[in-house]
Amino acid sequence: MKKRLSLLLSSIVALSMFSSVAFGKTSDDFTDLKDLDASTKVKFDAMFSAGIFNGVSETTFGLKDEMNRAQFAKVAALIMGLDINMDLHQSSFTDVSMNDPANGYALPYIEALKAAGVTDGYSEGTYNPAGKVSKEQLVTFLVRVLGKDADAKSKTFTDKTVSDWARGYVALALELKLFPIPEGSFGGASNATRDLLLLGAYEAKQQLMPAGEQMIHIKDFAFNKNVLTVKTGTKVTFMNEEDVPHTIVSDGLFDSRKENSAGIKKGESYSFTFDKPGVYKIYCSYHPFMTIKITVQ
Ligand SMILES: [Cu+2]
Repeated sequence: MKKRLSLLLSSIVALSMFSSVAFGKTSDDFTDLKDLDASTKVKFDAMFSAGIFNGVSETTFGLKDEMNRAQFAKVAALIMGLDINMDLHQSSFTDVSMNDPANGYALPYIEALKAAGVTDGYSEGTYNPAGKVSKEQLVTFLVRVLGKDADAKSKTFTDKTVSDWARGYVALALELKLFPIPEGSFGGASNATRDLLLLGAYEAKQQLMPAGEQMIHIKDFAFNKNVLTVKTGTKVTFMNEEDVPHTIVSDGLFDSRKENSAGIKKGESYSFTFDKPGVYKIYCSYHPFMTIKITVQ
């Protein structure tokens, strides 16, 4: 019995060590993601390439695995772009410890969330890192991450499967498209799974983009806009959402091939901050018919 327990513990340690280094994967590497539709795969790939998510094993994402509060902390801190002090080894919560093989990795993220005022913990002095997260709790967390607590409180929602306190949050989250509109009732008390965490976090991350930033999506050999007007100082990110690699070039200004000679692959992006007013033609050197004109004012 003792031997089996230590075997189990060491495989958990191996697993968490693995997940912290397993970057560079795509949805095609995980057997349980193969059947997702193309636009959902793009979201998964974007979160993998940003280092926000990885699989529960080398070949499994764990789509329907239940998530816990430690996982939420890591994802929330990363999508908010919080400063993470990875040298931190002491938590302000009594139940969060580096020595916890399952959830210790989340210590710096939990502290960053606390510093940012997103969480006060679970109860006095504890965070409950292994605790499951219900769907309505996940919704509430994400609405708070977006800083829209007050908006949620003014909403009404009549779904009886959502607790009274959470109805405004669920109504707002559906309005903001953080979650797909359920076909039947929402089921707020059921436990949230990793697919919901990923998709909700992806949408929240898009919405958290500061006012001085713009995102252009590449799909079907085209930018999703032909023209764009931005203020001087705007950072524009070009995100590739299809299997074909592309490049982002503006003659005399920038060339993504300098940093990424293999082309920008699916789920990868290239960003440029436009510091000078002017009109810029941007194109893909592999497919020169792909163009966008950006006017910087
Ligand atoms: Cu191209």
